[in-house]
Amino acid sequence: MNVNSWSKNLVSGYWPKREPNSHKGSHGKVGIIAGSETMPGAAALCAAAAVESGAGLTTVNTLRSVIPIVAGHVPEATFYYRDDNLNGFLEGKDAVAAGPGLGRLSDDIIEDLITNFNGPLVIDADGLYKLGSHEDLIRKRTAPLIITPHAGEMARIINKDIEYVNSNRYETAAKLAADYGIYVVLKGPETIVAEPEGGLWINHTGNSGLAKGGTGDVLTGMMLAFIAQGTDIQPAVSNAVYLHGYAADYLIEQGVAIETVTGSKVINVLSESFQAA
Ligand code: NPW
Ligand code: AMP
Ligand code: MG
Repeated sequence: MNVNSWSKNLVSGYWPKREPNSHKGSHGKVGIIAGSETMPGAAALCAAAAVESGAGLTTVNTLRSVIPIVAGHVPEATFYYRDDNLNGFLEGKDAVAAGPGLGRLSDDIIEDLITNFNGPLVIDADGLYKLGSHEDLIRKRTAPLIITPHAGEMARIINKDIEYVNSNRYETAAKLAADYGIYVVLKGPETIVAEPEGGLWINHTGNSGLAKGGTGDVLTGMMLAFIAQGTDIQPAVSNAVYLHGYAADYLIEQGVAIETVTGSKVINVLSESFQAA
Protein backbone atom coordinates (compact mmCIF):
# COMPACT_ATOMS: atom_id res chain seq x y z
CA MET A 1 0.00 0.00 0.00
CA ASN A 2 1.24 3.47 -0.86
CA VAL A 3 1.12 5.57 2.32
CA ASN A 4 2.17 9.23 2.46
CA SER A 5 3.21 11.20 5.55
CA TRP A 6 1.50 14.52 6.28
CA SER A 7 4.33 16.90 7.14
CA LYS A 8 5.02 20.47 8.22
CA ASN A 9 5.57 21.88 4.69
CA LEU A 10 2.21 20.44 3.61
CA VAL A 11 0.45 22.00 6.61
CA SER A 12 1.50 25.55 5.71
CA GLY A 13 0.76 24.96 2.01
CA TYR A 14 -2.90 24.35 2.78
CA TRP A 15 -3.54 27.03 5.38
CA PRO A 16 -6.89 28.89 5.22
CA LYS A 17 -6.53 32.46 3.93
CA ARG A 18 -7.84 35.43 5.95
CA GLU A 19 -8.27 38.40 3.64
CA PRO A 20 -8.02 41.89 5.23
CA ASN A 21 -11.58 42.81 4.20
CA SER A 22 -13.19 39.54 5.28
CA HIS A 23 -16.05 39.28 7.78
CA LYS A 24 -17.27 36.50 10.06
CA GLY A 25 -19.43 35.01 7.34
CA SER A 26 -16.35 34.57 5.13
CA HIS A 27 -14.67 32.16 7.53
CA GLY A 28 -17.18 29.40 7.74
CA LYS A 29 -20.53 29.02 9.45
CA VAL A 30 -20.27 25.74 11.32
CA GLY A 31 -22.92 23.67 13.04
CA ILE A 32 -22.14 21.25 15.87
CA ILE A 33 -24.73 18.70 16.99
CA ALA A 34 -23.36 17.54 20.31
CA GLY A 35 -23.81 17.21 24.05
CA SER A 36 -26.33 15.60 26.35
CA GLU A 37 -27.25 15.81 30.03
CA THR A 38 -24.37 13.54 31.08
CA MET A 39 -21.84 14.79 28.49
CA PRO A 40 -22.07 18.57 28.16
CA GLY A 41 -18.26 18.83 28.14
CA ALA A 42 -17.90 17.11 24.76
CA ALA A 43 -20.03 19.84 23.15
CA ALA A 44 -18.09 22.58 24.94
CA LEU A 45 -14.70 21.20 23.88
CA CYS A 46 -15.79 20.69 20.29
CA ALA A 47 -17.25 24.19 20.02
CA ALA A 48 -14.28 25.86 21.73
CA ALA A 49 -11.89 24.05 19.36
CA ALA A 50 -13.90 25.20 16.31
CA VAL A 51 -13.88 28.82 17.50
CA GLU A 52 -10.13 28.72 18.25
CA SER A 53 -9.43 27.11 14.87
CA GLY A 54 -10.84 30.09 13.01
CA ALA A 55 -14.51 29.29 12.30
CA GLY A 56 -16.40 32.54 11.67
CA LEU A 57 -19.68 31.52 13.31
CA THR A 58 -20.17 28.48 15.52
CA THR A 59 -23.68 27.27 16.36
CA VAL A 60 -24.28 24.39 18.74
CA ASN A 61 -27.40 22.26 18.43
CA THR A 62 -27.98 20.77 21.88
CA LEU A 63 -30.44 20.21 24.72
CA ARG A 64 -31.87 23.32 26.38
CA SER A 65 -30.44 22.23 29.73
CA VAL A 66 -26.95 21.92 28.23
CA ILE A 67 -26.84 25.39 26.64
CA PRO A 68 -25.89 27.37 29.77
CA ILE A 69 -23.01 24.98 30.45
CA VAL A 70 -21.57 25.22 26.94
CA ALA A 71 -22.18 28.99 26.76
CA GLY A 72 -20.30 29.39 30.04
CA HIS A 73 -17.23 27.85 28.39
CA VAL A 74 -17.63 29.25 24.87
CA PRO A 75 -19.27 32.69 24.87
CA GLU A 76 -18.60 33.06 21.13
CA ALA A 77 -20.99 30.21 20.28
CA THR A 78 -24.66 30.59 19.45
CA PHE A 79 -27.24 27.86 20.02
CA TYR A 80 -30.13 25.98 18.47
CA TYR A 81 -32.58 23.85 20.44
CA ARG A 82 -32.21 20.13 19.79
CA ASP A 83 -36.00 19.77 19.63
CA ASP A 84 -36.43 22.33 16.84
CA ASN A 85 -36.55 21.47 13.14
CA LEU A 86 -33.18 20.17 11.90
CA ASN A 87 -33.52 21.81 8.47
CA GLY A 88 -33.71 25.22 10.13
CA PHE A 89 -30.41 24.48 11.84
CA LEU A 90 -28.74 23.30 8.63
CA GLU A 91 -29.72 26.39 6.63
CA GLY A 92 -26.63 28.39 5.62
CA LYS A 93 -24.13 26.07 7.30
CA ASP A 94 -20.84 25.58 5.43
CA ALA A 95 -20.03 22.39 7.34
CA VAL A 96 -21.59 20.38 10.16
CA ALA A 97 -20.20 17.95 12.76
CA ALA A 98 -22.29 15.56 14.81
CA GLY A 99 -21.72 13.09 17.60
CA PRO A 100 -19.51 14.26 20.49
CA GLY A 101 -21.36 13.55 23.72
CA LEU A 102 -24.59 13.07 21.78
CA GLY A 103 -25.59 9.81 23.49
CA ARG A 104 -26.60 6.71 21.61
CA LEU A 105 -30.31 7.40 21.35
CA SER A 106 -29.99 10.17 18.76
CA ASP A 107 -29.54 8.09 15.63
CA ASP A 108 -32.59 9.69 13.92
CA ILE A 109 -30.61 12.93 13.75
CA ILE A 110 -27.68 11.15 12.10
CA GLU A 111 -29.93 9.54 9.50
CA ASP A 112 -31.59 12.89 8.83
CA LEU A 113 -28.21 14.60 8.46
CA ILE A 114 -26.78 12.01 6.09
CA THR A 115 -29.89 12.38 3.94
CA ASN A 116 -30.50 16.12 4.06
CA PHE A 117 -27.26 18.01 4.63
CA ASN A 118 -25.65 18.83 1.31
CA GLY A 119 -22.36 20.15 2.62
CA PRO A 120 -19.33 18.49 4.24
CA LEU A 121 -20.43 16.43 7.24
CA VAL A 122 -18.15 15.15 10.02
CA ILE A 123 -19.50 12.28 12.10
CA ASP A 124 -17.70 11.31 15.30
CA ALA A 125 -18.24 9.46 18.57
CA ASP A 126 -21.87 8.49 19.33
CA GLY A 127 -22.84 9.59 15.82
CA LEU A 128 -20.93 6.51 14.62
CA TYR A 129 -22.81 4.09 16.84
CA LYS A 130 -25.16 2.85 14.13
CA LEU A 131 -23.28 4.09 11.10
CA GLY A 132 -23.20 0.67 9.41
CA SER A 133 -27.01 0.62 9.23
CA HIS A 134 -26.91 3.76 7.04
CA GLU A 135 -24.58 2.31 4.41
CA ASP A 136 -27.07 2.71 1.55
CA LEU A 137 -27.88 6.31 2.45
CA ILE A 138 -24.18 7.09 2.73
CA ARG A 139 -23.44 5.71 -0.72
CA LYS A 140 -26.18 7.94 -2.18
CA ARG A 141 -24.68 11.10 -0.65
CA THR A 142 -22.81 13.34 -3.04
CA ALA A 143 -21.36 15.81 -0.51
CA PRO A 144 -18.27 14.75 1.47
CA LEU A 145 -18.67 12.63 4.58
CA ILE A 146 -15.78 12.41 7.04
CA ILE A 147 -15.83 9.94 9.94
CA THR A 148 -13.38 9.96 12.86
CA PRO A 149 -13.52 6.62 14.69
CA HIS A 150 -11.06 5.33 17.28
CA ALA A 151 -10.27 1.61 17.08
CA GLY A 152 -13.27 0.65 19.25
CA GLU A 153 -15.70 2.66 17.10
CA MET A 154 -14.12 1.33 13.90
CA ALA A 155 -14.51 -2.25 15.09
CA ARG A 156 -18.23 -1.66 15.72
CA ILE A 157 -18.78 -0.08 12.30
CA ILE A 158 -17.16 -2.92 10.36
CA ASN A 159 -18.42 -5.63 12.70
CA LYS A 160 -14.97 -6.99 13.62
CA ASP A 161 -13.11 -7.05 16.91
CA ILE A 162 -10.73 -4.35 18.11
CA GLU A 163 -7.68 -6.62 17.76
CA TYR A 164 -8.51 -7.06 14.06
CA VAL A 165 -8.65 -3.29 13.57
CA ASN A 166 -5.41 -2.72 15.51
CA SER A 167 -3.56 -5.32 13.45
CA ASN A 168 -4.93 -4.10 10.10
CA ARG A 169 -5.16 -0.34 10.48
CA TYR A 170 -4.35 0.71 6.91
CA GLU A 171 -6.45 -2.02 5.34
CA THR A 172 -9.56 -1.36 7.44
CA ALA A 173 -9.41 2.42 6.94
CA ALA A 174 -8.78 2.14 3.19
CA LYS A 175 -11.49 -0.48 2.67
CA LEU A 176 -14.17 1.43 4.54
CA ALA A 177 -13.26 4.66 2.71
CA ALA A 178 -13.53 2.92 -0.66
CA ASP A 179 -16.66 0.88 0.17
CA TYR A 180 -18.68 3.82 1.47
CA GLY A 181 -17.07 6.55 -0.67
CA ILE A 182 -16.06 8.59 2.39
CA TYR A 183 -13.04 10.00 4.26
CA VAL A 184 -12.03 7.77 7.17
CA VAL A 185 -9.89 9.18 9.98
CA LEU A 186 -8.80 6.16 12.02
CA LYS A 187 -7.52 7.68 15.24
CA GLY A 188 -4.84 6.44 17.61
CA PRO A 189 -1.07 6.84 17.84
CA GLU A 190 -0.24 7.68 14.18
CA THR A 191 -3.73 8.53 12.97
CA ILE A 192 -4.53 7.42 9.42
CA VAL A 193 -6.54 9.43 6.90
CA ALA A 194 -8.03 7.36 4.05
CA GLU A 195 -9.60 9.10 1.06
CA PRO A 196 -12.54 7.70 -0.89
CA GLU A 197 -10.44 7.54 -4.07
CA GLY A 198 -7.69 5.54 -2.35
CA GLY A 199 -5.20 8.11 -1.01
CA LEU A 200 -3.68 7.13 2.34
CA TRP A 201 -1.97 9.51 4.76
CA ILE A 202 -0.29 8.95 8.10
CA ASN A 203 0.31 11.50 10.84
CA HIS A 204 3.36 11.47 13.11
CA THR A 205 2.56 14.18 15.69
CA GLY A 206 0.95 13.58 19.09
CA ASN A 207 1.71 11.59 22.22
CA SER A 208 0.00 9.43 24.80
CA GLY A 209 -0.98 12.50 26.81
CA LEU A 210 -3.85 12.60 24.29
CA ALA A 211 -5.12 9.25 25.58
CA LYS A 212 -7.73 10.95 27.77
CA GLY A 213 -11.46 11.64 27.43
CA GLY A 214 -12.21 14.85 25.56
CA THR A 215 -9.28 15.04 23.15
CA GLY A 216 -11.24 13.43 20.29
CA ASP A 217 -14.01 16.00 20.76
CA VAL A 218 -11.40 18.74 20.33
CA LEU A 219 -10.09 17.17 17.10
CA THR A 220 -13.61 17.15 15.64
CA GLY A 221 -14.05 20.88 16.30
CA MET A 222 -10.67 21.70 14.73
CA MET A 223 -11.40 19.61 11.64
CA LEU A 224 -14.82 21.16 11.20
CA ALA A 225 -13.39 24.68 11.32
CA PHE A 226 -10.62 23.94 8.78
CA ILE A 227 -13.09 22.32 6.39
CA ALA A 228 -15.54 25.22 6.69
CA GLN A 229 -12.79 27.74 5.90
CA GLY A 230 -12.65 26.32 2.42
CA THR A 231 -9.56 24.12 2.39
CA ASP A 232 -9.97 20.91 0.34
CA ILE A 233 -11.24 18.06 2.51
CA GLN A 234 -8.16 15.84 2.82
CA PRO A 235 -5.71 18.71 3.54
CA ALA A 236 -8.16 20.24 6.04
CA VAL A 237 -8.58 16.90 7.82
CA SER A 238 -4.85 16.13 7.79
CA ASN A 239 -4.01 19.64 9.05
CA ALA A 240 -6.40 19.20 11.97
CA VAL A 241 -4.89 15.83 12.88
CA TYR A 242 -1.33 17.20 12.55
CA LEU A 243 -1.96 20.35 14.62
CA HIS A 244 -3.95 18.53 17.32
CA GLY A 245 -0.94 16.24 17.81
CA TYR A 246 1.52 19.10 17.42
CA ALA A 247 -0.24 21.03 20.21
CA ALA A 248 0.05 18.00 22.51
CA ASP A 249 3.78 17.73 21.67
CA TYR A 250 4.19 21.48 22.28
CA LEU A 251 2.67 21.07 25.76
CA ILE A 252 5.30 18.44 26.61
CA GLU A 253 8.08 20.70 25.23
CA GLN A 254 6.82 23.47 27.49
CA GLY A 255 7.27 21.23 30.52
CA VAL A 256 3.69 20.05 30.97
CA ALA A 257 3.71 16.58 32.57
CA ILE A 258 2.29 14.03 30.13
CA GLU A 259 -0.31 12.89 32.67
CA THR A 260 -1.74 16.42 32.84
CA VAL A 261 -2.29 16.93 29.09
CA THR A 262 -6.00 17.62 28.44
CA GLY A 263 -8.21 18.60 25.56
CA SER A 264 -8.65 22.02 27.16
CA LYS A 265 -4.88 22.54 27.32
CA VAL A 266 -4.58 21.54 23.66
CA ILE A 267 -7.09 24.27 22.77
CA ASN A 268 -5.14 26.77 24.89
CA VAL A 269 -1.94 26.26 22.88
CA LEU A 270 -3.48 26.23 19.40
CA SER A 271 -2.28 29.79 18.81
CA GLU A 272 1.40 28.89 19.44
CA SER A 273 0.99 25.66 17.49
CA PHE A 274 -0.52 27.38 14.43
CA GLN A 275 2.29 29.95 14.47
CA ALA A 276 5.03 27.36 14.75
CA ALA A 277 3.63 24.92 12.20
P1 NPW B 1 -11.74 -0.21 26.69
O1 NPW B 1 -12.56 0.78 27.47
O2 NPW B 1 -10.35 0.25 26.49
O3 NPW B 1 -11.82 -1.57 27.16
P2 NPW B 1 -17.32 4.15 23.14
P3 NPW B 1 -16.09 6.69 23.85
C1 NPW B 1 -12.80 0.65 23.09
C2 NPW B 1 -18.12 11.20 24.81
N1 NPW B 1 -17.12 11.83 25.65
N2 NPW B 1 -9.74 4.61 21.92
C3 NPW B 1 -12.93 0.83 24.57
O4 NPW B 1 -12.35 -0.27 25.18
C4 NPW B 1 -17.79 10.98 23.37
O5 NPW B 1 -17.89 12.15 22.58
C5 NPW B 1 -17.53 12.82 26.44
C6 NPW B 1 -10.86 4.58 22.66
C7 NPW B 1 -14.42 0.85 24.77
O6 NPW B 1 -14.95 -0.46 24.76
C8 NPW B 1 -18.87 9.98 23.01
O7 NPW B 1 -20.07 10.67 22.75
C9 NPW B 1 -16.70 13.50 27.30
N3 NPW B 1 -11.58 3.47 22.92
C10 NPW B 1 -19.04 9.17 24.31
O8 NPW B 1 -18.38 9.93 25.32
C11 NPW B 1 -15.29 13.07 27.48
C12 NPW B 1 -11.10 2.34 22.43
O9 NPW B 1 -13.92 1.36 22.55
C13 NPW B 1 -14.91 1.52 23.56
C14 NPW B 1 -9.92 2.29 21.68
C15 NPW B 1 -18.45 7.79 24.22
O10 NPW B 1 -17.11 7.87 23.71
C16 NPW B 1 -15.09 11.63 27.00
C17 NPW B 1 -15.11 3.01 23.80
O11 NPW B 1 -15.97 3.37 22.83
C18 NPW B 1 -15.75 11.33 25.68
O12 NPW B 1 -15.07 11.92 24.58
C19 NPW B 1 -9.23 3.47 21.41
N4 NPW B 1 -8.11 3.53 20.69
N5 NPW B 1 -9.70 1.05 21.32
C20 NPW B 1 -17.23 14.65 28.04
N6 NPW B 1 -16.40 15.29 28.89
O13 NPW B 1 -18.38 15.02 27.87
C21 NPW B 1 -10.68 0.36 21.83
N7 NPW B 1 -11.56 1.11 22.50
O14 NPW B 1 -17.80 3.88 24.53
O15 NPW B 1 -18.23 3.96 22.02
O16 NPW B 1 -16.80 5.61 22.99
O17 NPW B 1 -14.85 7.04 23.16
O18 NPW B 1 -15.97 6.31 25.31
P1 AMP C 1 -11.06 9.86 21.25
O1 AMP C 1 -10.69 8.43 21.42
O2 AMP C 1 -12.20 10.10 20.36
O3 AMP C 1 -11.20 10.59 22.57
O4 AMP C 1 -9.83 10.57 20.53
C1 AMP C 1 -8.55 10.52 21.13
C2 AMP C 1 -7.58 11.42 20.38
O5 AMP C 1 -6.30 11.32 20.99
C3 AMP C 1 -7.37 11.02 18.94
O6 AMP C 1 -7.04 12.16 18.17
C4 AMP C 1 -6.18 10.06 19.02
O7 AMP C 1 -5.45 9.98 17.82
C5 AMP C 1 -5.36 10.70 20.11
N1 AMP C 1 -4.60 9.69 20.88
C6 AMP C 1 -5.12 8.79 21.73
N2 AMP C 1 -4.15 8.01 22.22
C7 AMP C 1 -2.98 8.42 21.66
C8 AMP C 1 -1.61 8.01 21.77
N3 AMP C 1 -1.24 6.99 22.57
N4 AMP C 1 -0.68 8.66 21.03
C9 AMP C 1 -1.05 9.67 20.23
N5 AMP C 1 -2.32 10.12 20.10
C10 AMP C 1 -3.27 9.50 20.79
MG1 MG D 1 -14.23 10.26 20.81
